[in-house]
Amino acid sequence: MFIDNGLSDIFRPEQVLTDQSSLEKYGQDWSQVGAPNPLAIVFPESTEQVQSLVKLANKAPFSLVPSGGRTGLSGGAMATNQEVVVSFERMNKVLDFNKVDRQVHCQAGVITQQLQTLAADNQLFYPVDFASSGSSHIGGNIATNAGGIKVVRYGLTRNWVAGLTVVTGSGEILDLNHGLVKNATGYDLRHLFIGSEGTLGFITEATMQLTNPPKNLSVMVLGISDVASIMKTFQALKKNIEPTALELFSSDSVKIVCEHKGIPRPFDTEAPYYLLIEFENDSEATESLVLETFERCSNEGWVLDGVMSQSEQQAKTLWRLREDISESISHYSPYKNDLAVKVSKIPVFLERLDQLVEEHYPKFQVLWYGHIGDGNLHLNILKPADMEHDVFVEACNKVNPLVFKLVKDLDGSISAEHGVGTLKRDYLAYSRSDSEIAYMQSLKAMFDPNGIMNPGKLFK
Ligand code: 2HG
Ligand code: ZN
Repeated sequence: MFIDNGLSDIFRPEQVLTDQSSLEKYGQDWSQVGAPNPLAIVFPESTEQVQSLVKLANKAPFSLVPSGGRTGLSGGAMATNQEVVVSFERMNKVLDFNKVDRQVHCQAGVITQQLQTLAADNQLFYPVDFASSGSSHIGGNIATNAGGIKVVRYGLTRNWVAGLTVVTGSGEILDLNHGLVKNATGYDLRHLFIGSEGTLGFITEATMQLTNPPKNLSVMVLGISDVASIMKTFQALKKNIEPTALELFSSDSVKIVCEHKGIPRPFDTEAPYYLLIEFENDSEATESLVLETFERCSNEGWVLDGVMSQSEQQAKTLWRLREDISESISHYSPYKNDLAVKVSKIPVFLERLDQLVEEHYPKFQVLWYGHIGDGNLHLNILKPADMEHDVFVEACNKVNPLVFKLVKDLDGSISAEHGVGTLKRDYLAYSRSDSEIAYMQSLKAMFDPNGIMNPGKLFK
């Protein structure tokens, strides 16, 4: 009752939802780890309203879970324990576009695609892109330092955040970096909030940097003969081309996407693996170089077949082979891995992971796909139709230590771009040292002394 009263001091009635279907909808994200069980959903419209809410939550007390497009895959936006979910859906306004600075100042609930479109309408480009661009929020992208398909050329979301407004867990508003390119005045707290998964405070506004658009993009899909040839082809391509994307996927992934989405296979030849390369096809010389590289890789036996897009439409269809995988496999309730190593370590990583998968997942179908160009692999284990979900997850959990130990041995990451949330929380120590975790916990205690901001995410 006290909570209700408190909320109604801050929000109009239509800004608070407590009906069962809303609690279920806003209490979970795409990861679906755990059962949604929030207390209420609130829809603030300004940074000041978020601040009032955080102050109330500290007093009441109750916990807050931030909610953007809820497209996360690690449980970062799950509300399973009577938290108040803070949806940024109504904070979806572009506040300013500055042509000279090539920056957009927007609220956290602006959808990624909205920013991409605004950039394109002004002959500019927002380069962070992924399959969920149509529903993910900029605030969520920043809170998880989202990556996606263009990282090999343009880097992660972090690279494009010029300024941030946040409400800390103790209810203070911080305006960080003011959109400056240069600002050597001590600790850059902006970067602390990027990737913090709402555990230190909530991002309410951001200033995003735009850039020049790439020209004349072409997409090539190559069929690769075996694991060893993936890297050989990768290296030959990288030597000659500066790709805007360089993606890997296995034949099983292609099969499922083509069946599920009714799109044609890229070519008739069967291949165990596929590489997708997107590049700026800006001169005849570039195209010849690409074709020469293709020929050399074919002569070596690494590449079995290939196709190059001849139109924007064909490029889009080829992209779907990769971008539609995650959605196409969702009904198999896959166990998701989001692993990364340095590019130079990919050959040894793939080889050892291949052995490990063969040995420990004999009964499961395992899909390989990911952003090989930046060292990130999404290893998805599919649940057999006749197996109980809990039994399946338990079986995967048994293999996790082996997979993560391999990642640790190679100084890699157990979560490259999906965040830690609750799904990877218990494995954090495979990627971070005890001292690092202790420092992170101290930072959490400093910004969020009562532990009300997205509790249970990142750490217990
Ligand atoms: C992708 O790259 C997304 O398609 C989702 O990050 C990855 O489904 C996944 O595991
Ligand atoms: Zn990905």
